[in-house]
Amino acid sequence: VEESVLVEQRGNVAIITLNRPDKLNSFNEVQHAALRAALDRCADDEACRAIILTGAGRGFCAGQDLSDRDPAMLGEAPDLGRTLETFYNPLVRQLRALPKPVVCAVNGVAAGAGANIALACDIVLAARSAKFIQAFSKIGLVPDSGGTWFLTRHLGEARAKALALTGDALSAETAAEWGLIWRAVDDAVLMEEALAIAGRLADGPTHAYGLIKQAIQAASGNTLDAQLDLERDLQREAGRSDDYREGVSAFLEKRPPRFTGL
Ligand code: T3D
Repeated sequence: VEESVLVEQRGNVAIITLNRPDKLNSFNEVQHAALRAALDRCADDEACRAIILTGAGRGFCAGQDLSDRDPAMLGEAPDLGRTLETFYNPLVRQLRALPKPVVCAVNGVAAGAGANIALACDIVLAARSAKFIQAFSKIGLVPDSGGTWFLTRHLGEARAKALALTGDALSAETAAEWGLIWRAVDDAVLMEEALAIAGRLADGPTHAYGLIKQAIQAASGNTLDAQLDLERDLQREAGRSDDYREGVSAFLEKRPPRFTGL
């Protein structure tokens, strides 16, 4: 049986690939479990210091596998609140809480929960041909997996509402212009660019990166006062790391630092 998630280790970078290309890598329960397990392994593995999440084939991810939701097969309506609680919400929380940077390489269409799982990653790069589609309203659903939160925070209510209500596709270039993602790049160089960023991060002070991620994620929900306190606490922790000592020594000795993530 083909694995629904592939993991390849390249140096200190783990490349996690959603691998159900015939269904545009849409999620069934097996793929959910495989992705969660792969992320858990990377979180625990000291040799993994940055992650790339991407999709096999021409799409990134088309959200929920709708063949598992066929009303003719199911009879009564499934409890979608329960599937969010069991599968999608823990995945989004896991990506945000992971103390290692996650680069998403959106290789093609990202629709429904697939779009929002991409937005839950730390740095989102997209192939110029990729599109982001809040497909939910087309089937009578509400954006989930953090979509209403990410869209509203990054774009404001006007654009968030229009995207969510219409379900219209947003091109990678517009997504980058609007500040929804980091960059749109030529399709041919997507993985090269993702590997360059992830490789650079993996050689960096990865413990500090985990703290930076925590600080930035907390910022928009905090007052300035609360955020200053958080920065104080995180800086105290960063200041005790080997990487801080190494960073300062390397600067003073005019040599490149050798960070270990400790
Ligand atoms: O249910 C719960 O637990 C609640 C949680 C919900 C989370 C959600 O994500 S709900 C939203 C679900 N996703 C969608 O509604 C998107 C459905 N897909 C599409 O609208 C289109 O496929 C795309 C716009 C993404 C891409 O269009 P296109 O024309 O490039 O490709 P295509 O021909 O539609 O798809 C290619 C194949 O993938 C096709 O199979 P076939 O005909 O070649 O055998 C298509 O059926 C399959 N596919 C695409 N998306 C899904 C899918 N199969 C199952 N589920 C999918 N979501």
